[in-house]
Amino acid sequence: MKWDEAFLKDLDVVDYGYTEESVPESLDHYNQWVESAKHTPLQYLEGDRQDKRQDLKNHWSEFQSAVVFLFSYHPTHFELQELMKNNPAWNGLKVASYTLGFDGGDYHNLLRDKLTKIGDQLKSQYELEYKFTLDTHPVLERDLAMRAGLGWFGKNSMLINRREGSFFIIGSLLLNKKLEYSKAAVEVDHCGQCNRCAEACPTEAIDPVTRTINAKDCISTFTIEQFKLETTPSLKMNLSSGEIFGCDICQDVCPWNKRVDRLQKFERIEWNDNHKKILDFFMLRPVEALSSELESMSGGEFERRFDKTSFSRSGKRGLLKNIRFYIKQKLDILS
Ligand code: B12
Ligand code: SF4
Ligand code: SF4
Repeated sequence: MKWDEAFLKDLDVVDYGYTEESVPESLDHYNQWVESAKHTPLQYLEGDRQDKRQDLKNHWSEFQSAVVFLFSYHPTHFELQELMKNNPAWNGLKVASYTLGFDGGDYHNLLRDKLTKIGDQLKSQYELEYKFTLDTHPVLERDLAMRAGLGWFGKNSMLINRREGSFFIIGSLLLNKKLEYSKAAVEVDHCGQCNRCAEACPTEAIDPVTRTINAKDCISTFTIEQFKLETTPSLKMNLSSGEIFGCDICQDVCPWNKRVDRLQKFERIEWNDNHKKILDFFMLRPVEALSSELESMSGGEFERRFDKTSFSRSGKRGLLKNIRFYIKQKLDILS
């Protein structure tokens, strides 16, 4: 089969691959991870949804093959780093760079539309049915991308692509037909002796031997998935680096991402209204002003303002918890 490369490029696809394997290669790693409770508090990774993850056919019985796509947000990551280096109004708080990728919208909506466009084209060309999978479906997506030859599991557990690094979102189309497409060779490990991600993680959440993380110590879990102030000793001791939504630290230090910074000449991004709304609110004014505005804002008002952005996931409640925690940690350090 032949892809229309220009069509995919227009949809911001930076790489793609194909596989017919329905069973994840790293299933044992996943099952052991859940059995040893390293996934807590993320209950959606156990029970029924764990069973579905064992085989794509448990999720969709008609599965025959999958095309996996990488949608990069590295240019936005680069621009955000520049802002933190050069903008004197920056207040020291950090949001994960994927929140500003995809025009500052919630990638779930945007990429669903892009995957549907590609799926519809395949459907009319090959008379097949498809289902898309994007983050929330019970699919081990990194493993699926690995099976499609798109990268290897870094010690930080990210899927890393030799050309694109790891600042991308994985989205896939599951198909009920096999396509005439050469099967991918699985990428080999390129971490070697490097251990920078595990050394840089402030909360020591990374286990570089099993290439998994301890979810409850991970800043990303704490700032995106938890609404209550339940901290582990490691978070309490070590989280003061400014993350209030997600965390990019173990990717920032990765030489494979630094290589992308060096080699791909990104055009500077002009922030749009969506970006400005996020940056002005969270990062470009004094922390106290942000905190008091959030305190006085109703949940509904926050929803209206940040509807269709990634921040609607944690809502006002989650963000306020994160900012209060940050302020308290700073005060503790000063006292
Ligand atoms: C739950 C989840 C989280 C949890 C847990 C993360 C985790 N590491 O599992 C939390 C909330 C912490 C999280 C955080 C983030 N997430 Co998240 N998350 C998911 C989700 C929904 C499921 C992940 C999962 O199944 N984990 C299970 C564990 C066991 O898998 P794993 O950690 O990848 O471990 C594998 C390796 O260890 C591997 N392995 C280890 N050794 C070996 C050896 C060999 C030989 C082999 C073959 C395999 C192998 O086997 C394990 C099982 O597959 C996926 C979407 C999806 N449906 O898949 C997105 C996803 C993984 N997240 C993503 C992103 C972008 C993030 C963040 C960067 C967001 C942010 N900036 O804050 C951080 C990164 C944190 C990190 N270092 O992982 C992207 C990752 C893209 C990429 N390049 O890899 C995904 C794929 C979403 C998407 N559609 O793009 N996430
Ligand atoms: S996302 Fe942050 S807290 Fe989580 S493993 Fe990576 S560096 Fe550690
Ligand atoms: S920082 Fe080093 S060890 Fe960690 S994922 Fe990147 S290359 Fe691998």
